[in-house]
Amino acid sequence: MTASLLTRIDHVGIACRDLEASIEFYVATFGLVVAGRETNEAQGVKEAMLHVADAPGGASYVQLLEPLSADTPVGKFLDSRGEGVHHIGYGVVDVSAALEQISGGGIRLVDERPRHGSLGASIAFLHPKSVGGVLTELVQSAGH
Ligand code: MC0
Repeated sequence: MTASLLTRIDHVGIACRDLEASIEFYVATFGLVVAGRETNEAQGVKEAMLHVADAPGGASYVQLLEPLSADTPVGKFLDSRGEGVHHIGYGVVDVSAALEQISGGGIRLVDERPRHGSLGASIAFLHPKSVGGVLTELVQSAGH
């Protein structure tokens, strides 16, 4: 068996209309702690990472995503599907190497090269149409 490219579930990305209300819900209901907040103009989101557990090579989080406008990936998703799971982010050791390997297998990439993600990570998205309807993100954590 070949070694897995994916080292852990880094985060579950959840589209929401009101970031503050969603943070309050996750803190009050599950006792999660906010590990970071950021406005990422390039991705069109205001987001928060809530720590769930530590894992080898990084940690795992719930990522809450509020769109900066309707004409963004999360804004369009909210319009068509409403609030809910938007994408899954998997940990990888080396995001560039993982992209090369995956695209060699014919999977459609959203990002040909890594971009800036939450908590200083390098990230890249794979197209949901190539991954059984699941928008999939590869995450190389900062410092790894
Ligand atoms: C769209 N589709 C999805 C989807 N978004 N399917 C599953 N999960 C999603 N999240 C489907 C639609 O239902 C539609 O299918 C088709 O893809 C085209 O959708 P669209 O609304 O016309 O949108 P496009 O084509 O303009 O863009 C889709 C695409 C985009 C995946 C390329 O959303 C994108 O670039 N996403 C990656 C960036 C991103 O999501 N950034 C926000 C999170 P039908 O069957 O109706 O044709 S940023 C983030 O998360 C960072 C901060 C981090 O983690 O660090």
